[in-house]
Parts: sequence; structure tokens; C-alpha cells
Amino acid sequence: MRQLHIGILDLVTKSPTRSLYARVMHANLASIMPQVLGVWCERAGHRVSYVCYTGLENLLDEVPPDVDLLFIGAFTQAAQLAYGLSNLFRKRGAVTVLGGPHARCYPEDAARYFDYVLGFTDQTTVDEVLRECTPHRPLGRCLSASRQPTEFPPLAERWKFVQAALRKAPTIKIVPMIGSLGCPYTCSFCIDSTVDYQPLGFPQLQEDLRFLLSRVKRPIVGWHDPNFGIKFDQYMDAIEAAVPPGRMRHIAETSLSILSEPHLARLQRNGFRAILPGIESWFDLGNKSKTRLTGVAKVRQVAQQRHGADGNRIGGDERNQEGIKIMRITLLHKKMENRHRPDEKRQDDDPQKEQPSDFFAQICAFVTQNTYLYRLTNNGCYATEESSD
Ligand code: B12
Ligand code: SF4
Repeated sequence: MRQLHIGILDLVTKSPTRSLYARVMHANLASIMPQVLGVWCERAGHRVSYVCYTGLENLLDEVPPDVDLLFIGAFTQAAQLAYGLSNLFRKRGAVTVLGGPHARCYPEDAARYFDYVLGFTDQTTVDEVLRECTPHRPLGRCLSASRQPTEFPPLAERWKFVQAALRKAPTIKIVPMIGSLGCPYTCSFCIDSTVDYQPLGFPQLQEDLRFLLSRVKRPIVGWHDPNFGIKFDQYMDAIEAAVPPGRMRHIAETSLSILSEPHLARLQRNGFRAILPGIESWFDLGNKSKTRLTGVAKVRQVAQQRHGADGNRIGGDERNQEGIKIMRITLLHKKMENRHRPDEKRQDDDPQKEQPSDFFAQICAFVTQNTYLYRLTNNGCYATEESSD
């Protein structure tokens, strides 16, 4: 097979921007897969040009014009930019491939604009594209591995791509890491609702954390696990074995049900500074999570946790979807409390009661300062105090 010049473009955003937030944060939102792909393409003997597009650079200066094969990773919000770029690079003679959330969610649409559209992507899938590397027009070829990959290259092999992205982050530098794929829950709107939870190897995780400590003095890790900490004790054991106290800071997305007080304490001890909480599986949609709590029981559980974790921070502003959803939970909970304990003074009326734990307040402040907790494409699975969008 001849050596190909391969472009890998990670579209963190959909258009040019000069905003302060983009300058500080966009490079920190680089995805893992484009970096993994870089390793796989190099392992197959090809030359790789990797670009993380943050909206601040001139895209056409960054991506070499003579690539033979261009991989683009895109969320749906950047789909139109991705389609336009595919058109341009096809005209220049390249074969184009789309992967990432948009390709997973809307492959039929994407196939009208790309030669290949990849769903689940492992090294075998990528090798097949590299071997074939042929235009498929007008309709692209959709390919998907039968399941999520069971392993990723070690961080050491991905490191030069991580560095290339983080060179664009002027102050805060968040290293993207992952320790598991899929999720045990079944939220109907989520692409991982049908994907079984699968931890990647904990020994590999420890090796990666040790490697990171050898490169960065006090790194910040952004965990891209769809639902971090499902195997909570194993995860924490692995981190504690590899990372001396105080040497690493972490950010992760996890279910509210994992954020019990003892877990929060252990997370805090291990340097977790921001958690993006999700409220998982409300209804009886297959009970993949085996939580068995649904309907009102689930509402009560979430509301209790909401009070337990942080009486003030999650919830918020009527202007945004997530806030409204969370407020609904609160209201329902209050209704239930009134029904069950009509004569008792409600706990959350007592100013002495339940001050937000510092840790959780910190968590939410950190994230919401940056404008950004999640709308999760109109579904409000994730809760936030405020959002600038
Ligand atoms: C971690 C995560 C984040 C992280 C990291 C994001 C990132 N840059 O990767 C953070 C918190 C920053 C984030 C932000 C956002 N997220 Co988010 N996020 C996730 C989450 C929970 C996991 C995704 C993940 O990394 N999985 C691990 C990877 C390895 O697996 P995978 O994503 O399934 O990818 C497989 C294939 O798709 C393929 N693949 C993936 N990328 C690429 C790239 C190429 C080139 C190729 C060939 C293949 C390929 O290979 C993988 C292995 O099979 C998913 C929900 C979920 N449960 O999956 C939402 C999800 C991806 N996010 C979503 C959204 C909407 C957002 C935001 C737009 C929210 C917002 N309004 O701001 C932002 C976008 C920020 C940005 N541009 O980076 C949506 C995307 C929907 C869509 N159609 O675009 C999802 C699907 C949630 C949902 N609604 O169901 N997110
Ligand atoms: S808990 Fe999060 S990752 Fe899991 S199915 Fe629900 S939305 Fe998806």
C-alpha cells in the first residue's frame, strides 16, 4: 500500500470566533478519537497532519491542501462546516471521511457529502478505509465496527497530538483521557443508551496517568467517559495507585446517582475539581441500568440527591431547558414531601440546613463560570445553573 498523506481535522466548533471563551477553552475540548486515529494511521505507515480547529485559526492555512485522505470529526452543530470542507477537499482530489457524533447520529445524511461515514470505529475499520481509499459518490460508504473498540493506544503514543491541540490553549490545559465506553443507563435520547458499559483496562489507565505525570507537573485530566466512575472503586483504586495525592486534577461527567457523599469525598481527595452531573434513566426503558427506580420513585431519589449534594447550585434559571427540568424535579419533590409530611417544616426551608458542600459548589461554579453546562441537544439530561447560549 502506498504511503498516504492523511489530514485529521477535529472540528471543536462550527465557525470562526474571537471570543474569550473560545481562546481559553476550545482547545481543551479536543476529542480523543481524532488523536487515536492519528496513532492508528501512523501505525499503518502513513503521514499524518492533525488539526484541532478552535475557531481562531484560518482553517485553510492549517489543513495541508494536498492530503490524499481527509478525516473530519464533527458534532452535528459543525456538520455544515464539515460538509463544506468535504466538498472543497474532494475538488482538490482528496477522499473524505466523516466520524464522530454527527456521523453516528445521522449517517444517511452525511453519506451524501462524504466518501466514507464511520460509526463505531476501531483500528480494523480504519485499516479498511486506508486500504480502499476510493471515492464513493454520489453516496458515501457507511462503515461501522460491530461494537465499540476494546482498547485504545496508550497516551504516550497519542501524546504529540495532545500537545498539538493544547499548544492552542493559552492558560488552562486539559488532557483528554478515557477509561470506559458505553453506559449502563438507558436515557432514550442518548446515543449510548443502547451501548453496553465497558471499562477499558485499569492497568493501561494507570500507565497513562503515570506517563502524564512524567510530562506535566500538575496536570488537569478531562475524562471523556460517557459516564465516569461506574466501577467507582476500581477507578479510584487505579487513580490512587498511580497518582500521589495532590499531583493531578480531574474533570468528569457522571450520573447523579454515583455522587453519594462518600463518593464525593473520595473524588475530592483524588483531585476531582469539576463534575458534570447527569440524571440517568428516568423511565422504564429496558432497565439496562438495573436501578429499578422509575417514575415518582426516581424523582424522589434524584431530588434527595440534589439536596444532599448541593441544595443551591444545581437547579437555577428558568430561562434554560436544563434549569426548568431540574426545577420540575424540585417541585415534584416538594409536592411529595408536602403530601407525606404535611405537619413537618420542610427541610429546605431551614437556613441552617444543608449548606452546599464546598466541593460541589466549587464544581458547579467552575463549570458554569465557563458558560457551559449542558443542553445535551434539547434534552436537558444534564443540569446547570446557567448557560450563555
Ligand atoms: C464526553 C462528551 C463530551 C465532552 C468531550 C467532547 C469531545 N470533544 O469529545 C465535553 C464535555 C467537552 C462535551 C461537549 C459537548 N457535547 Co458532548 N458528549 C460526550 C459524551 C458523554 C461521550 C462522547 C465520547 O467521547 N465518547 C467516547 C468516544 C471514544 O466514543 P464515541 O463518541 O462513541 O465515538 C465513537 C465513534 O463515533 C467514532 N468517532 C468518534 N469521533 C470520531 C472522529 C473521527 C474522525 C472518526 C473517523 C471516528 C470517530 O469512534 C468512536 C469509537 O467507536 C457523549 C454522549 C455519549 N454517551 O456518547 C456526548 C455527546 C457526544 N455530546 C453532545 C453534545 C451536543 C455536546 C455539545 C455540543 C454540548 C453543548 N451544547 O455545548 C458540546 C460540544 C463540545 C465540542 N465541540 O467539543 C452530543 C452530540 C450530538 C450530536 N449529534 O452532535 C452527545 C452525543 C450527547 C447526546 N446528546 O447524546 N461532550
Ligand atoms: S446516563 Fe448519560 S451517557 Fe448514560 S445513557 Fe443517560 S445520557 Fe447517555
